[in-house]
Amino acid sequence: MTHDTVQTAPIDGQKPGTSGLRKKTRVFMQEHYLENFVQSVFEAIGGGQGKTFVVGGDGRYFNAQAIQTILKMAAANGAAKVIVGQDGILSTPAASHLIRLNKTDGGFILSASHNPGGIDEDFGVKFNAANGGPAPEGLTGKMFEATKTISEYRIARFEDVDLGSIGTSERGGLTVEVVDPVADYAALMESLFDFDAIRTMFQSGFTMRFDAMHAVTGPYAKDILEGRLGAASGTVANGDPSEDFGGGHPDPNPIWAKPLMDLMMSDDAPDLGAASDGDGDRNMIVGRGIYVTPSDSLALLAANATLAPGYKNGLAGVARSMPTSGAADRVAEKLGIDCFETPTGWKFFGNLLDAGKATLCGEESAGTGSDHVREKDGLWAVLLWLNILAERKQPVQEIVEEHWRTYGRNYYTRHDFEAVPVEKAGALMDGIVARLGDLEGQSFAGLAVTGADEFSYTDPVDGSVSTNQGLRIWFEGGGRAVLRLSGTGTEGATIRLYLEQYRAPQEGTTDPAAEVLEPLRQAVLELAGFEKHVGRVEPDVIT
Ligand code: G16
Repeated sequence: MTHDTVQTAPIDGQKPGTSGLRKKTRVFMQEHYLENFVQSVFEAIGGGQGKTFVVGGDGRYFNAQAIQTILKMAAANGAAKVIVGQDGILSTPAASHLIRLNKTDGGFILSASHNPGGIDEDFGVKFNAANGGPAPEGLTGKMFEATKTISEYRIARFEDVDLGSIGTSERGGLTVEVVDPVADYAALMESLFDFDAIRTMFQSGFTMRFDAMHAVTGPYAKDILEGRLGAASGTVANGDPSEDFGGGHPDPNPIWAKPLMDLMMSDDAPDLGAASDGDGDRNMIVGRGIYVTPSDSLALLAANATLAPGYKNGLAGVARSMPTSGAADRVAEKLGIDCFETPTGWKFFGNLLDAGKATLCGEESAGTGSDHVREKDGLWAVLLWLNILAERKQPVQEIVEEHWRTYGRNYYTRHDFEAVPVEKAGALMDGIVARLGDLEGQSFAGLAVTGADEFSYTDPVDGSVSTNQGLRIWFEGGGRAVLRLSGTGTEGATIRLYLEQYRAPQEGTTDPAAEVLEPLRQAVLELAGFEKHVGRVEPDVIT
């Protein structure tokens, strides 16, 4: 077996973002591009010698080819074994579980998550560490440094491995084990939730639509929902993963999962609607006639988690990303547990989960998860909802409105301004940063600012500090606006504007969110100067 050492040179811009390295697929397909990054990962983790890894992805265009390259590079870097999902398929949470279950040294997850797939769309590579979670900032920093000095990479020359058949083979000193992508994950879900109670609920006529959006969750959802739980056949829609997600945008939110939203708001709505994204870590929950925001979903799951066997002993704590609404904080306060506020990016939850400080975590970007893996987990969130519904025997809408009547409601929305020229987005953000100290007391569109800062985070476990994690502005009357630049886009800059307004139970919790948030929106548009810097005040996507 020959192992080649290939001469290369650094390629600009290989800095991992919020969740690994994401670029246009054609960028990844350029000569040496993927190889440079993968070799840099091996350098950052101290080499591959004798190590075991998990490799898999969401099945998007270039997935299979990239896996073959990684296998060959793992062999040439001296790795002992790689565990791969059959046909190269592994959802992100299933990959995280396999890393933990098999005590491997980490894993490569190939996905650009909710971004569209195809030769002209997006691709991505993420390395997860031995705890099953996304590489923390210290490690991604080392990867980036390595990409700046790389001069060669190692790759074995052997025939492509057959990923279609389950089993173990040997290549260039590397053991390749192709595994069923669903089996271990499904067993984990069965250990956390009361499958009997959920099955009984389906038997008594409970109906559901799960939109897999032509992405990786299809096989998992069919096996678990229709197979093990007895949901009617056809419950899982768009359940076959495709290289370009059926030409769609596999992002489970009211915009991109519109057919599901329309169904749920119609007279034919089933009891529960749910969707998951490209790589299966995000989720959307919709009841008949009511969309549950991800921030509210986290709060509701935290308040009701003990109804599921896996969480019956209570929660150690909860954690949410900074832009996520404070709804979960109110639940934590009532439960007498800690609520941590972290920067955007699941990697920031890893230490809290490892240290047993948090049990549930969630983000406004449709991510919810727990300490069962070290990633957010779309299907897990749906199953926890199902378990709660099976126990409470009430419609989703009733449960949500009851929650608001108890805790009050954090009205919430996110506005995304996409593909903004990088300099313009930078100028808008810098313009606010320059005035941060003077904003307090000033009024914009009639609303007075009561405080403003730039969020930085000190990890309570290892003391590491992450700065420049978004701008927070508080207004009179309890409103909060957050502005930050996305770390997952592949074209220009995306400005995210998050608006939140708390109302106590007696102040009204069932008003239209857009109406409640309008004064706040006007104030922040004026304060930030959207018209001046970006030339528009209307976003591309509102969720
Ligand atoms: C990733 C991260 C999430 C983050 C999201 C949005 O999700 O894992 O933690 O909330 O990106 O990040 P940004 O606002 O920087 O675009 P995913 O599902 O894309 O891996």
